[in-house]
Amino acid sequence: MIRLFVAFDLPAELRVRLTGLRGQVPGARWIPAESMHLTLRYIGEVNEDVAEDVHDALGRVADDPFEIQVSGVGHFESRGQVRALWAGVTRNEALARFQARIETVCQRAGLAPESRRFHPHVTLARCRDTSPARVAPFVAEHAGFQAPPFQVGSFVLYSSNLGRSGSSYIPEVTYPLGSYVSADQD
Ligand code: 3AM
Repeated sequence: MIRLFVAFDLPAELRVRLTGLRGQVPGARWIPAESMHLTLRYIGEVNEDVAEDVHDALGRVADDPFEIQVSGVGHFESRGQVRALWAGVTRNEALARFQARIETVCQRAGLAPESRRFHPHVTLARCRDTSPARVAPFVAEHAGFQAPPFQVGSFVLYSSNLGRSGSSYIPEVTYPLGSYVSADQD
């Protein structure tokens, strides 16, 4: 079995810039710059056959490159506790369409539909025992954050390995955008 997800890699300058948002937030574990990414689809643990089908399907996604701008910050919470701090993405139709296409091909490859709404973000920190009130100053301080837009020219199938000091992500396959011509596009 292998745990997989699909994401955009981020330019090194952007990742460095995002590390500049780190601050004093109790209970926050900041993500190393090299692990930062923008998840498009969490696939989860699958066997080799399913992984191969997903890979084939992703290889047929032939959209054109487009721009993304990281802006703003926020948090995810569940059961009243903050789970993650993130940087957001400026509203982006091309990204929404692209993510919907990834979702479609994943389902065609046999994966169960993702029930959660797509909320594009770059996770900055994971949190433990942190109330929303404790992250409010961080969120207020960086509400106006805006990074320069960048062009995404490829997307990546990552594997994820859970370790004691956090997850490590390995890029398994990189799929270029705008360079594949397929007869069975829809
Ligand atoms: O992009 P981020 O870091 O927010 O939270 C996990 C991470 O997202 C998410 O997949 C990305 C790579 O690990 N993830 C992990 N388990 C998940 C699950 N069961 C999940 N997303 C949805 N459902």
